[in-house]
Amino acid sequence: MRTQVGIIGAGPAGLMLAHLLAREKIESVVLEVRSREYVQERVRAGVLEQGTVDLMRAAGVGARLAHEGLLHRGIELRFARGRHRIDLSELTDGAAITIYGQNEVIKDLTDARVATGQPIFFECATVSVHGFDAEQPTIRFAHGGTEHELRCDYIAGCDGFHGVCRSSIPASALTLYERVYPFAWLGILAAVAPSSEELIYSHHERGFALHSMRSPKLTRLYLQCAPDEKLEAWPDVRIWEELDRRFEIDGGWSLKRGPITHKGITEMRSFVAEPMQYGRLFLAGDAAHIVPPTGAKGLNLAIADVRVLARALAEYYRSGERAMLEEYSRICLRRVWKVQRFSWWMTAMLHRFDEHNAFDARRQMAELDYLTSSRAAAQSLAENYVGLPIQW
Ligand code: RFL
Ligand code: PHB
Repeated sequence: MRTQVGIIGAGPAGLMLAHLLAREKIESVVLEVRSREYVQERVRAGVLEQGTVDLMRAAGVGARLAHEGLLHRGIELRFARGRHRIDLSELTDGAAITIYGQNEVIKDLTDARVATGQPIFFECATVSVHGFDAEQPTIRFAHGGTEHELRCDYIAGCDGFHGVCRSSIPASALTLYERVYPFAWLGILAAVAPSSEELIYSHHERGFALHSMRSPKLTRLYLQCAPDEKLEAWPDVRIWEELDRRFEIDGGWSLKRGPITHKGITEMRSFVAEPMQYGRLFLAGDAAHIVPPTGAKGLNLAIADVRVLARALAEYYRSGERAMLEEYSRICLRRVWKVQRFSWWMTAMLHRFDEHNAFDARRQMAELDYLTSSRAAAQSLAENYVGLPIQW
């Protein structure tokens, strides 16, 4: 088997790359270890930056998003029993975010892929990458009990944090930057209408909580918990009681309860591998970097990477010019580090840290007070939250 670009992973990065390449008449093969159903049902991100929405529309995969996505022009911050709205649109010349589940993005992109007739293989096994330090990279994999070898010009490693691509690069060629946080998020989906029209990020002495949603009938909620927390320790009633406490404000507010349809625990990590390229292997999305979810950036950053990669590959196939491919890592890392800074900052500002002393606690409150009383500070949050412009 032979193709131009071998894409490993059918998450947002791999599928969007495949789609953008197809629009440039560049052939690719997508390989995914999981089943189509599994990838489409996985509960993950929900916030799309303005630029991600614009790209989906421009690339012809925005029809359902336009109907079903929920446009949000602000977010709410809660702390010290008070509520404060950050008007994202007013602070950013009209930009906004859209609530649309990652699994919906995956469905739209998978449908678009299948419609092109170009190959996508789910449930692959023993995927491995070879020869990417020379002219002819290959990917070996098993599918339906048969071993295959896929020869390609380039390999896109879009296989997430635990994939094979990054770990196939010689360790001496990569520098890894990492911070693991001393807490996790317990997340639930509940079949009940959201209790607020906008997202609520709540700082509380018992720990952070977040109110989000997926649709007018589905609420998504998170609460900060211990990194080694066990789901069994959290029967539904304990989750609701804890959420009630963490969202409490003066003047009263109530969280609507409904049947919990999904529960999960997410670890919190900041991670970057540099560079994002080795020979003819390019890393994109979570394969190259992880952000803690507090800034709602992981999916958006994955999309930003493949936008750069698709443009660089298009330039190469159009003109034989490799200049932009060689710049791929440098271009992406500028954005990656700014998004790392923002995600770390949101995380540090909103969570309870056991090691904090009284000084740290006061400093954290001063930061929130500043953010909600200074236009300059709020504008900085807003510009990052709706998404920084892509700088080529
Ligand atoms: P993915 O989505 O992990 O996709 C990688 C795919 O590769 C497959 N794979 C392999 N395939 C072939 N061969 C192998 N050897 C393979 N190994 C792995 C995997 O099965 C998978 O299908 O990475 P990608 O495409 O880089 O996308 C990244 C995003 O999924 C991730 O950053 C976001 O979900 C993070 N995230 C959020 N991001 C946002 O932008 N906004 C949010 O609101 C947001 N909220 C979240 C989040 C992530 C969360 N969790 C569960 C980590 C909330 C949560 C709770
Ligand atoms: C979500 O809706 O899943 C979500 C929203 C905002 C975040 C993280 C996750 O910061």
